Amino acid sequence: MSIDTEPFEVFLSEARDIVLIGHFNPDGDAVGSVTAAWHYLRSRGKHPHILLPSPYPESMSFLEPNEQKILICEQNLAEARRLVARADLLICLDLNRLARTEYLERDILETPARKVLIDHHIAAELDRFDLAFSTIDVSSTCELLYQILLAMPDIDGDPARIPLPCAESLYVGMMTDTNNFSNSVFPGTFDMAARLIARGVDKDDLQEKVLSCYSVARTRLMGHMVKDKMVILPRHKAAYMLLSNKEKEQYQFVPGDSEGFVNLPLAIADVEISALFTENAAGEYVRVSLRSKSRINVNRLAVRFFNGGGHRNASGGRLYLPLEEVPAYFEKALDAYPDEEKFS
Ligand SMILES: [Mn+2]
Repeated sequence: MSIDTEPFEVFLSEARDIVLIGHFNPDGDAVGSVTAAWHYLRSRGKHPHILLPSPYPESMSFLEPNEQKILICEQNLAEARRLVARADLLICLDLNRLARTEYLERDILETPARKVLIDHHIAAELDRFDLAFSTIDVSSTCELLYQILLAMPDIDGDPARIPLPCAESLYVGMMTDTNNFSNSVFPGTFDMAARLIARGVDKDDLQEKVLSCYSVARTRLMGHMVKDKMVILPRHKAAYMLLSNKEKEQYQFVPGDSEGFVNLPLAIADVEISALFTENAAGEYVRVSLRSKSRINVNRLAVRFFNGGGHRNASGGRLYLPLEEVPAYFEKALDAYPDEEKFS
């Protein structure tokens, strides 16, 4: 991949006040990419702030720089807005639409600061940025950021020049977005993994910290979902599960606990589409996660029926319906989903 980083280099060298922004409900790639960018910029003498719209999974707290706490917007929105308004360079990572920042879309649009996008989702809002690095031919934003860093003059193609904490964050984002090398993996993804491990990243340590970190209650919740909640729709080769606030409370749910649940039904031979519907804590909407086997496109399904989008085999969205009305809506959506989009 050849990347022209010259304009980015100019933006960085001219910036005095940089803010890094990830998406709502941050996953490993969001946390990994903002913290990786932070460590890289810190190595260049910058002091960026990091904003995440909502809390991130506890298992990733080791990625948070000691020197710079991540500001969670929904816990201190006034401060988040102040930082955005004051910045002269905003870098948005792992989000294709500003609405994915949940609270900051208008603030970001209104500030005269330069805006950079680094993202790997379909249909990114390129025209809202002064500079965009956007491709879907990578596993993750962290893989794209790794490619960008290699092309920066100070790194100059040598992974050994990437600061170790930056390399660890990059690895975590790639590892989590690929479900530990099981989906959206490109030749460049393995290449990145190999070079980062050669650089000194301890893959086993990161895997244990991030993927083997759950509570007993979370593992029991997973069992409950598969045994008691999974509904199979044979006609559609689909499966779905509903996760209510009552169950979250019963199983002492914390952010990140439902990570991976939506993939479980895809282990069944005759299931090609899997959906997880999660009631939002305030009961305002239902969070939708969609996954599919390789020949099925769920991005179009998410765009058309679930107010969302993302990737071909992994997408998300929202439904503004009571949880109990979701199953009927899901079946109707599957009935109405045109084959030419489903198999596109
Ligand atoms: Mn991602």
